[in-house]
Amino acid sequence: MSGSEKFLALTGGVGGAKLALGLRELLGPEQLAFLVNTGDDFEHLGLHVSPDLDTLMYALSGLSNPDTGWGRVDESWQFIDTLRGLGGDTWFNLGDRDLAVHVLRSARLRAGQPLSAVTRELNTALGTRHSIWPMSDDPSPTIVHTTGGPLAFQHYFVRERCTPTVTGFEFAGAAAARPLPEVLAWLADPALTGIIVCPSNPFVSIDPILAVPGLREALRASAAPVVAVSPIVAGLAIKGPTAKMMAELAVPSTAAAVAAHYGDLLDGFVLDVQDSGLLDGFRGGELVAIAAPTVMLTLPDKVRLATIVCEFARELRASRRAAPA
Ligand code: FO1
Repeated sequence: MSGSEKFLALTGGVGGAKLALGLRELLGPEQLAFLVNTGDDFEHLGLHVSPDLDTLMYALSGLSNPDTGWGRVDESWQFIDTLRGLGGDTWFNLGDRDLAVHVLRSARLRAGQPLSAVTRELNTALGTRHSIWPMSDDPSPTIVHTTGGPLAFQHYFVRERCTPTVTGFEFAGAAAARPLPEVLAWLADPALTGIIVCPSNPFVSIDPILAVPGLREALRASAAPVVAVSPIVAGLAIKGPTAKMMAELAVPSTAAAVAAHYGDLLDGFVLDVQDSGLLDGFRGGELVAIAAPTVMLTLPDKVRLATIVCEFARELRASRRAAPA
């Protein structure tokens, strides 16, 4: 891997963190940074919880809970059990060890520190060396519109277990959210080789990032190609409610529909080998698509997919350089 290469990976929660782990095995902290959805963030029991930032932090620091993908390994639940006994709100499971992160983050934010600085402090303390950047230091919470009315994201996702029928999404506050200067600088670097959209939920993990004014434009204007990995395999979501949302929004739950959703953001698209039949639909178009094994069960699966995605980005980058201006 060339030392002058640089990649940026856009990611949400558990699905994205799998590819992030594979990328981290290949690329050092000077070569790889992460841009993370904070639309899932919310205030709960007086604490600021940043689920996607924490899922990635725990994954990269080797501390993630292997059973859930979110939260910490070797967790205990005395706090939430005690809270239950007191009649408190316990639909969102905060583990005892995890709680320390939310308490520290909340205190720092209350003292006026930006989320990006607190994120850096937490990641450094846990030994994560790669930059993990929130999409903005400004709040932009995702609202899920359902046939039963609007729901704050975690109320839809955890409290209601994604049961309500989705009619649309809103990124409240996005218009006033600003991207981090370090993200814009990373994107403007002529050495940027590839921008990777991890196999996260397009609607509630990646779209909130793209809704931050200036980010989509900066991604498009970058010297690097944007390559997305499909979170839909054989019509099903590997993790979470993506396929259910697509069905409710009357979009076919296919990898091709994911590519269409991202539209002109993408230069390259990776769909699963099980969906190779869809490749014909991309031939002759602007978007270059390839098939690869995208189901990641083990670390070698993650590294294999990361290797394929990086190589694909390099090829697209090289052909872009070769093309007449
Ligand atoms: N997801 C759940 O399905 N149930 C939970 O009780 C839950 C608690 C939780 C606590 C801390 C944290 O960082 C994440 C947590 N998640 C939980 C995951 C989470 O809210 C979602 O996976 C994401 O927001 C979607 O990416």
